[in-house]
Amino acid sequence: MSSWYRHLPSEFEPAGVELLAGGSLSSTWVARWREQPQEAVIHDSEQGWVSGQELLDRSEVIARKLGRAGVEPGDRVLLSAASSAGLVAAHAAVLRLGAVVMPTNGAYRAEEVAHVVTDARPKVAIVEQPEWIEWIHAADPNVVVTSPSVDLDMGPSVQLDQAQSETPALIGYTSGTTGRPKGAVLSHGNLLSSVRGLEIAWRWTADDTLILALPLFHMHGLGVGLHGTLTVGAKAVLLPDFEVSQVLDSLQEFHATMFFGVPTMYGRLLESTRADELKNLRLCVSGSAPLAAELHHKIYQITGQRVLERYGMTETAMLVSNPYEGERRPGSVGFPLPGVEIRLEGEPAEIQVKGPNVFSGYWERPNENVDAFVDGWFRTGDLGAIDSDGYLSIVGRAKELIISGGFNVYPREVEDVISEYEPIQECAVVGVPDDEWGEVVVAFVVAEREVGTDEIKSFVGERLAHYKRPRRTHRVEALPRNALGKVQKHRLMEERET
Ligand code: MLC
Ligand code: AMP
Repeated sequence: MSSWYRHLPSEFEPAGVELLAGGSLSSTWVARWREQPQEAVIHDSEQGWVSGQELLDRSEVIARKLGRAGVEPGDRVLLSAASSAGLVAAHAAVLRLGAVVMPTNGAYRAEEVAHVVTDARPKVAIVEQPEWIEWIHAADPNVVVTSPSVDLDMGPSVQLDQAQSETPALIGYTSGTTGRPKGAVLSHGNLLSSVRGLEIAWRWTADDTLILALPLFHMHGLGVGLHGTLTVGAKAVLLPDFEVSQVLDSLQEFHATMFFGVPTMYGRLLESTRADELKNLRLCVSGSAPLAAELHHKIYQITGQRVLERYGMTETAMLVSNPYEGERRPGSVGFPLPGVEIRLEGEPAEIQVKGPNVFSGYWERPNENVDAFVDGWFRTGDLGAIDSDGYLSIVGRAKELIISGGFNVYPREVEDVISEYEPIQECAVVGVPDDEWGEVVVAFVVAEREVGTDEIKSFVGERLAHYKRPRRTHRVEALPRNALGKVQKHRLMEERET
């Protein structure tokens, strides 16, 4: 189904949409910065507004330092820090060098960090958590680890801005049924085409100012919020944490036009007596997890904003969005974005996708890459339905995935860790609906004695990021299994959590 033309403003012809103009993501940004060097681009609370010229200069300095540390085109650089203009400059530096960014969640614990380091073998890691130095070196002593100020020796000038559309730009870690996360390799062209599609669909222009309180290590904050801002030549105000009053103060102070968030953020904003201040925005976007129709309606009643819900993934960047003009339908994610094609296959119907935004495969996982695609279509693992007006709804998941506050948790990874706890014989982890977080992680265990949630949390605490730890635990006699021995998780939920 290619109904993406529904996103085009009336003056656009489908044939005139050029999603890969500019070739590489970072060359597109550099061209913007050179055109208007004094224009403010990124704001953070420590440095105030940072201009295009400053981003050009700072990214070049960092690129020279990285070059001196041995980073060459194609090498990986791990980035993990709270949002700041410095992090943006480092991100741009890696891309301008033709190297590959590994954006990494700062909540990761030692084993999670060790996994991504041994898997993708970065040459340099730019991280703000001091304990990560030891964790990274335990996994690979050759990695050069530095802080976000990139306190490395200056090197000679290096070749910049040679990356092409197909040059790998980013490895985003995402799990799956196999337990440990695997790296989705996205090219400059994948990421550029995705934000160009959003530019058209959301009427994103250089006049926009985005309040960006999402972390810069996942597709939502990084691949949509930051990349979109830099590609369009707009402005973004970075907030290192999501704090309701700070978001609302920033909307006013910076005359913001856009806010992007996960449903948990909208739920929290709505609890504030100042929630109606959202009315001044041109566009509020929600994604990463389902936005309950009830929350959509409440936001409208209180703020007059019809939040625009869209659908994306690490492997594909953005796929489908409700329209900017026309009905934004609660409970639906809308129409494919410009350039994106989707189809529903099988029973129950899986959403499959094709387009310039779709990644080429997982890092060094040839076997999994065979299963990930069918006839050139990427299998999202999400189940969908399209109504008679062409709106897509996500009606379930074929993959085992829990989405808690917009962060993804793969049960297998949590089960593997809990099962190593000595009193536990068997464990199954499920996602249970929750008003605040969408879903929360709940563990069912077969154990030789009573084991409480706190005890399990403290066992997994050193090994799993906070959002993967179970909120509740139930001890059961045995895990229900089908004839093939597979654990029937729906039965666990029905019996204990309803
Ligand atoms: C924090 N906690 C969470 C959690 N975030 N628990 C479960 N799920 C989460 N997502 C824990 C804390 O450790 C703490 O535990 C308790 O909850 C309360 O913490 P808090 O201070 O209130 O949380 P806060 O730091 O404010 O974080 C909430 C949040 C954050 C909503 C701001 O979760 C967040 O930034 N979410 C966005 C994730 C995101 O960017 N997703 C995009 C993925 S890209 P304790 O035990 O200490 O009390 C993608 C593709 C696409 O999916 O389509 O976009
Ligand atoms: P990630 O692997 O972190 O990129 O998360 C991608 C997954 O998030 C998708 O496969 C969907 O299951 C889910 N997702 C993203 N946006 C939405 C949305 N608007 N509604 C429901 N699920 C979503």
